[in-house]
Amino acid sequence: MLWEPDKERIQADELKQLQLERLQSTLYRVGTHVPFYRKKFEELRFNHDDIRSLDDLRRLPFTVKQDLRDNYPYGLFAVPLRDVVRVHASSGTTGQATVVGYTKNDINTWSNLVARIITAAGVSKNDVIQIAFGYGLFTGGFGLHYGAELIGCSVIPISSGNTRRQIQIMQDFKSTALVSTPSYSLVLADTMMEMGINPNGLSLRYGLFGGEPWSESMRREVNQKLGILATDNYGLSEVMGPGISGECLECNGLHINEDHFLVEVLDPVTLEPVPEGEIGELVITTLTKEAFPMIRYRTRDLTRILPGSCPCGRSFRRMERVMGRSDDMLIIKGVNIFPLQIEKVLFDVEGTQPHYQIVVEREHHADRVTVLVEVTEALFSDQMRKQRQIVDQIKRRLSSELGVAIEVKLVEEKTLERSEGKAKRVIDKRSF
Ligand code: DLL
Repeated sequence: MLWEPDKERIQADELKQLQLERLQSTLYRVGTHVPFYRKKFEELRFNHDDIRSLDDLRRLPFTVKQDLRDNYPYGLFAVPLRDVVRVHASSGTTGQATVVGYTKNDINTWSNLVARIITAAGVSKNDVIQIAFGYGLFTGGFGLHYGAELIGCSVIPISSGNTRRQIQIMQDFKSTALVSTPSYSLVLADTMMEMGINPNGLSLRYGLFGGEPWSESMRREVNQKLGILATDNYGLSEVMGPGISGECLECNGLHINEDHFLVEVLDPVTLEPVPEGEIGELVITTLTKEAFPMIRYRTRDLTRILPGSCPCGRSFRRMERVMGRSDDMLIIKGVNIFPLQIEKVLFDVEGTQPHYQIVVEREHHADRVTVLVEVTEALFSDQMRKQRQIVDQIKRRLSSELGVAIEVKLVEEKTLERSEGKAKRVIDKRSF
């Protein structure tokens, strides 16, 4: 099923033309209404008319998170506040919050794009969708909500937290689709066990997960534990929120809503495009946003464009699951490592629980990484020999997979912090 079949099956040349026209009008809008961009364009002696082809995009400046902070709160808005009907913001845990706004049209577009993603993930108006993302300044709750309502799903806006109540409601209200972060779905699965509830006895069929990186191994675990079909969807508040890309039921990459977003994959150091199909930083330009257009926004997220077409019929290109943010990359003894690579190994080792944390410390000018992994209570209390075997097995697998030695420590079940939203995988104890 496709939400907007004509648009989602658009042919490549038609898409290019549409993108070019929309890019031109976006550039006109920001060049006229956003002093930040006007100044940049003047410095570069760039006029929006200079854009003749999509390749000309490369002449434009990048926008980075700091630009949003410097223009806090409303400096980058392209419309007066009286035309803004909604404001969202990032939490600001790693610095000043960043604020984004939407016009009525933006909300309509956003809802439509999220509706595409929800439909691609198998959900229809016949579904009861439980939205366990926070409703508030975070874009997850409201973003998914409006898309689901547009489709005509029965929406349960339960928001995040209160895990036992989530499960009670899931059972009583017969939810068929769950929306949350992937890590929270495992918290729900564990809690169901504790409550003596068999997930297979529930009505749940689909899981729409996003907001944080997760591995294919984790997807298998979630599918199996909850008896559902889990799909991945991606977005970020600076660009819109959820709705930028999402997987269809082929579960082989996330279709990008390319009629609304122009994406580039660049080498994060040289900022030149990577060769086709290689991993780089995703850079996004919005093509239709009115209140908060972004030109070449550097997401810091690393992914690649997957080759080939998808049997689902959607013509939009697919991006591979985001492997992490360039800021999350660990450099251990000169080797670049992403938490997701560690996760992949952990999920494949029997006896461990799918909860882990990576602690990074600095010792004698070198980084030391210890992976904390939960194991079942039985194993933790009696079986020292088995524990040693597991530690050795994980270490061997990590070392062959990553090429560096990493410390592994088993910890008791439920000792690592659980998150109701995005899981905190890396605890960085280095002082810089
Ligand atoms: O997390 C928007 C969102 C909400 C997307 C719900 C999907 C579902 P922010 O809080 O601004 O917005 O965080 C954006 O989260 O730059 C990525 O690093 C990460 N991220 C989001 N989705 C995924 C995903 C929302 N599917 C940041 N896979 C992004 C990996 C993701 N990382």
